[in-house]
Amino acid sequence: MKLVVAVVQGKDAEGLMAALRQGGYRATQINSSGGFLRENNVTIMTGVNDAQVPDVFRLIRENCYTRTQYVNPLLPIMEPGEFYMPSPVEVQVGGATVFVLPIVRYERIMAAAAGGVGVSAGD
Ligand code: 2BA
Repeated sequence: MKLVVAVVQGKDAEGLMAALRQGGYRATQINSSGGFLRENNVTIMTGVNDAQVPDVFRLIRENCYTRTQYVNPLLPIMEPGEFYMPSPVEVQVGGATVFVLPIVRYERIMAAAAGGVGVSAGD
C-alpha cells in the first residue's frame, strides 16, 4: 500500500478531489502554502493499493495544469542614491508535485462512543 501526497494549485484541487471521489478513492485535503512563492496551494493525501498508484497519477495528470507566475526577486543591498528597477521573474508552477510513500500500517478505527453516539461526558 502507498500514500500518494500531491501538492497542487488551489484552482485544481476541487477538480482533482472530485475525480478521486468518482474513482472510489478516499482522500484528505490540507491547505498548504509553497515555501518559494508563499502562495496558498493544496496538499492532497490518498492511501491506495500499489496497483492503483498509476490510476491516481492519471487523475492528477488529467486535473492539474501548469501555469506561469511572475515573482519579484528580493531587492539587492544598495548604496544611498542607487536606483534599482525590479523585473519580475517567470516561473512555471505545477501541474503537481507528487510523492509516493510506503505505508507501514493502515487502519480505520471504528468504535461507537461510550454511552451512545454523540454523547460526551461533561465535567
Ligand atoms: P513553491 O515553493 O511556492 O514553488 C512554486 C514554484 O516556484 C515551483 O513550482 C517552481 O517553479 C518555482 N521554484 C520553487 N523553488 C524554487 C527555487 N529555489 N528556485 C527557482 N524556482 C523555484 P513547482 O515546482 O511546480 O512547485 C509547486 C509547489 O510544490 C511548491 O510551491 C511547493 O509547495 C511544492 N513543492 C515543490 N517541490 C517540493 C519539494 N521538493 N518538497 C516539498 N514541496 C515541494
